[in-house]
Amino acid sequence: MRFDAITLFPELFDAWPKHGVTRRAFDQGLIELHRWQLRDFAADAYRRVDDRPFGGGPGMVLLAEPLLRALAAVRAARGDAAPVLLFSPAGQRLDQALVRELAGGAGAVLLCGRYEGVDQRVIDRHVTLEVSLGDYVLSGGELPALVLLDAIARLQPGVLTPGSAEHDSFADGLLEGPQYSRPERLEAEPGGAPAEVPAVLLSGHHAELARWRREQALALTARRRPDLIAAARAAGRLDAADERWLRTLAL
Ligand code: 9D3
Repeated sequence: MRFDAITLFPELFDAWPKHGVTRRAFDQGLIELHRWQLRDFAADAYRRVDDRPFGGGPGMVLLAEPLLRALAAVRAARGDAAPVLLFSPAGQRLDQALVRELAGGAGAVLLCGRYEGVDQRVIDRHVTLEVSLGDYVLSGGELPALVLLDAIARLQPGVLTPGSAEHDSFADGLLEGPQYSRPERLEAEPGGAPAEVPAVLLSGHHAELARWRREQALALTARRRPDLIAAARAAGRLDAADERWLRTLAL
């Protein structure tokens, strides 16, 4: 799948494709990322891409015409009707459902805003969907675009070890419980106690282990994200044993 990022800071996209599990998605040709410098589509000698908003107000707005030229160039290069995503604090909150939907498509054009925003006429004509990461203020859309790319890349077949994407938190709608590795016992620190790995993890009792993991996930989710418990319940993903366990918890 192909992504085209339109940005004033294409270099921000350099490091990410070169590292970790997402690098495999690039090496295997599963993901292609083309970066477009918005300034290359400016009309004047100063390469101006922003100006003050009509009607007044703080900050600057990305000008319509450079964006329209950039979008036309990307469309011509892609030769398809891929969705145009604008990263904006006013967008729909990114979640795993949107990630999955986009991961199953042919890619997208990623329009990365800067300054206070983008001329609304560009949004009206070309933007399929506005996407936000959440309710905090960033300096632009590049990091959100990278977050989306990362979430999509790791869903590509062969990028993760089989099964790990399915077992993700949010895939089954619960947070994952605690994880442990070697050694089985950490010696006490001064004034403290030693710390042991829960015995069930070492016992080899597979049914008991599965039940323990489920209970840990339910307990953590009930304490930290009661909204996810409600959603799992509404979707019929909690069985009678889950409900009995949840009633025993002191939240
Ligand atoms: C005056 C109101 N501000 C909106 C909260 C103006 C403003 C601040 C920062 C407009 C744009 C930005 C830059 N942010 C993004 O481009 C952005 C973003 C974000 O700030 N938070 C969460 N998700 C995103 S996606 C793009």
